Amino acid sequence: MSTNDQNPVHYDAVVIGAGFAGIYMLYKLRQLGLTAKAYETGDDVGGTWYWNRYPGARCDVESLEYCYSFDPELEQEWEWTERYPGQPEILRYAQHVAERYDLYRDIQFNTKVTKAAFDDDTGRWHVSSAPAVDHIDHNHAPAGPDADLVTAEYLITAVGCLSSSNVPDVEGIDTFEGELCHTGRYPKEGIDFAGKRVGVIGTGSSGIQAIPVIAETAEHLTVFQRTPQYAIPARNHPLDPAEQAEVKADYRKLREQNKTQHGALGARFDWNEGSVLDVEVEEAFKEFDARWEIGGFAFLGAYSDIARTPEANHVAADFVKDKIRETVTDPEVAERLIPSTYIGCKRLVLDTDYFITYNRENVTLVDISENTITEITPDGLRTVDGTSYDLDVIVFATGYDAMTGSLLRIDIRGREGLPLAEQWYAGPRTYLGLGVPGFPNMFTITGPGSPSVLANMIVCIEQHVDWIGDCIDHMRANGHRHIEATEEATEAWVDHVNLVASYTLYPTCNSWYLGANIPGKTRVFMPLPGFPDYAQKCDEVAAAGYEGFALIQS
Ligand code: N01
Repeated sequence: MSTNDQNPVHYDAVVIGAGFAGIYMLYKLRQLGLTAKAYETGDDVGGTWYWNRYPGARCDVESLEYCYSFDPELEQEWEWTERYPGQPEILRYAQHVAERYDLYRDIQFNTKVTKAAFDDDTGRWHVSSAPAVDHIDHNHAPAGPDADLVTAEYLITAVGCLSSSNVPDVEGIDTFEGELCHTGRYPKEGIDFAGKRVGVIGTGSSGIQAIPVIAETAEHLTVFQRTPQYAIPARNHPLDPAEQAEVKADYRKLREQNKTQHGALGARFDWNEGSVLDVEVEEAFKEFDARWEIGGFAFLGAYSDIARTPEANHVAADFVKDKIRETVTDPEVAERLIPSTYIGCKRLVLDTDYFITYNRENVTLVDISENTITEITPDGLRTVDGTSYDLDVIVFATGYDAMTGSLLRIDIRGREGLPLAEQWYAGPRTYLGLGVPGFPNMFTITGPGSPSVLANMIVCIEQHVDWIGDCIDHMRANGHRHIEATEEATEAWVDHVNLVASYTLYPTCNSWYLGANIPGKTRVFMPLPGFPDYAQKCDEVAAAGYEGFALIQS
């Protein structure tokens, strides 16, 4: 439907984003009998799994846990093919969900929401959008003459935590004559690496997944590493139909278990409550070895204090360092790959054949921690020491302006025109990661201050969408027009998030959890560790009449 400034279309709710959060929110709003419209920059649903088409892209949460639980029929009918789902399969799943519940008709694709402003007079949100442009970073698409305007009672952001690509501002980037891409905005048509000299910049989850696959076909692959990372084998494999049937026979049990686990995942492996410091190192290494063979985050469940106590962390880290040294044949290269941070302090990576890839003749590792990239040239790139690297393709696996980037790239304004960027000038401030003071009727799905990226995203999404749905239902049943997080509750919540994070080792390294990967970004720990406690708190807030929120009668 076409709209314009003079005659905007009115909806009950506007949802920004049609990834897993956006499509489930749309479904929920329909169930409540509300009119809703979702806007999506891509040309299909899937969000992160629409954009991340890089070679090797795969989820690090097991398929049987990384899927919606809201409809038992859906979970029974969908058959996963591998232990960890690959990007194409997750995208097909998102498309299946959107088709199954007839959601496509309420999503406007190829459209970037540019501005959302709360109108103090009407009490409604005015939302402007424009055609999305620019493959590599269309988040900067300005509101042009084609801007569309609609209004809504509720503004619900479902923009994803890791969706604003971070492409470093390197001199000469526009002069490169080869092919250049970012893993999070990977071209739909793919890239043929055969016979090409390829450079991958970045060794986080995306780089570590892409590097072994690119190395298989590239003539030569040069990996530019700023910080070495710990990686644990994923041990992906085809999913045994009998195993899948067994889970499906009592899916509720797995779902309920997930809801009580620390990261809302890992229902199928043991979380040991003991301390690694209570056992001999040999015994600990035996346990780590067993979990190394199982693969995945089971490794972190070996002992309960790995993420909290430096001494405990060292034991686990030493085990992985030994594995790197055993795997990489050139000792000098192995040392360059050994991290000096606490394990798990940056997001732990699950890999397939990552370290062994450095034994290939056609792979070179370049340490750019000090010898930084100074310039991208028409033929490749140059580092501080003056070395030039001739490249046909440059892949930026340089991550995201996480958690706040996609929200702040939209001009969001609350009461009296208050820009969100101003409200968050010293870092994101939310209550429960769901509401922001000064921004009535705005809900931020998996917003900063909620567990989100520190837990199974699908579980977190469902928990938020269900909570928001119940809240809107409550408001309508009780004649409340607006809901808004109070300053006091927000202040206390931000303190709570910082306190909980301070009990862990997370704040000790320069991770995207802290915004440390983005030059100039305020260093604040953004997600909240601790899923089950958080979900319980949200339930308590609702049961207490949405304590910490101001509810305003119509
Ligand atoms: O991004 P990252 P990612 N010059 O930020 C380096 C999820 N995810 O896309 O560590 C040179 O982790 C940067 O170096 P440093 C998952 O939650 C999940 O890989 O900042 N290098 C780092 O090595 C993950 O954590 C899955 O010093 C620069 C890399 O680029 C999150 O997404 C798969 C640089 C970025 O690593 C993000 O992962 C993929 C610069 N200017 C992603 N800037 C799965 O489910 C940054 N780097 C498996």
